[in-house]
Amino acid sequence: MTMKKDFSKKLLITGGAGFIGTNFVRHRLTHHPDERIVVLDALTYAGNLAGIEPFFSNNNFRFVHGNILDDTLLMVLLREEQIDTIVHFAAESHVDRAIHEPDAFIETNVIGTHTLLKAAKSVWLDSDFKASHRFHHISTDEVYGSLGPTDPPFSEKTPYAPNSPYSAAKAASDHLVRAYCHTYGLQVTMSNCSNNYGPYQFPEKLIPLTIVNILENREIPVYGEGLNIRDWLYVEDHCRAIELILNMGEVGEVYNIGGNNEWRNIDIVKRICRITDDKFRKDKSLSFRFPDAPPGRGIKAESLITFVKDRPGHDARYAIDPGKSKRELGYSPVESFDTGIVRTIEWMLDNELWWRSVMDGTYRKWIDLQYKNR
Ligand code: NAD
Ligand code: TDX
Repeated sequence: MTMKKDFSKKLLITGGAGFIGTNFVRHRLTHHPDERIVVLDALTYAGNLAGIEPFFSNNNFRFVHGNILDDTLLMVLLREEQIDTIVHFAAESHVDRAIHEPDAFIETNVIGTHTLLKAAKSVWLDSDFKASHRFHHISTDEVYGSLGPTDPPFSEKTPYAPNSPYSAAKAASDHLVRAYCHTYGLQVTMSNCSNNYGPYQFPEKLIPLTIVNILENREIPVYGEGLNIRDWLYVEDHCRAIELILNMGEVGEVYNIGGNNEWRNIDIVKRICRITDDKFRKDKSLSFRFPDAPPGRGIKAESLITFVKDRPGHDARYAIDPGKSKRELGYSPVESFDTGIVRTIEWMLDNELWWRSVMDGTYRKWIDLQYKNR
């Protein structure tokens, strides 16, 4: 591997073929052509090269198909590429999967993160290659647990109270990252973000699943009564926040990132239904492209809403207080929900090939089984 030494930064992005990772890589390569970007991704069911493939011919970009549990690979990559910045997205990320099959969550989110921390420590702190460095860990609001209807939003000082195997595994990884900073002096930053939505999100999460199910004339499963609340953030705003943290964040600090945008699930689903109905009304070609979709046949998409058995341990409400990020980094979301949700629906309408290719038979079988077992 030939190395160019004049890159302004050399980033290793784990999980860069997943939803947020793909958006971050695209954002970074567009805005920072002077940087070396190495993506490491195991390409699990949630990883997909479609969003980053256009960059394969860039000589500042490299994709490595590999696992964060592979310590030898990590050490080779960190040395060979002279990486100075790690942005760690790689994780198992879906709460429902964690409930059914938690093992992979412990392996990737806990052991995988620890393997990455050990490699970073070994190369950055214990060897001759003592580059100025940064390990940025991507975490989630779910580690703080669940809020009551009138509780104040999660701040960086809210005690951890994870409720699912997913959030418990993320919490464990956060503690390890913090400990590697405190004990060994690894230069870490962390961000805890609320629910993201936007292009390239795997259609197992609420928003893309709702859109795909309308287009395929499948029931839209709403857990319980649909009254649980999430604080939604357009994925590009998350990417901008991470960028601000890399530039201005203080080592050892945690930053909460949110959208000031709380919605009950049922209201989000109904809103997606109405926007999709409207799209079909205005663009008759959609009825030909998606002949099964109810709005193409004069039936309201809302007719697909089906209340199903609740998710076990379902957190009632998440909300983020982004005050610290605003004060210290100048962060605030740019995309409004009104525009972000329309952009997301339009992206799904324009990228049928993408969602059909990621939702292969294996995935469909898994999700069908899950609903049968409810
Ligand atoms: P995702 O599931 O879409 O993508 C995860 C990526 O990690 C995939 O490309 C997958 O192939 C890769 N991966 C999984 N296991 C791996 C392993 N062992 N080694 C290497 N690569 C592996 O997830 P996402 O929604 O993009 O989330 C990214 C990060 O952001 C996660 O850490 C998640 O906890 C966090 N987060 C997500 C949200 C959200 O709403 N999606 C919100 C807050 C925080
Ligand atoms: O079919 C569904 N029906 C439904 O009612 C699905 C998939 C979800 N839901 C509900 C459960 C949640 O209350 O919608 C809400 C959102 O669910 P998800 O999209 O699965 O997200 P959530 O469980 O809130 O977790 C997400 O946000 C935090 C991400 O998946 C995590 O990776 C992130 O850390």
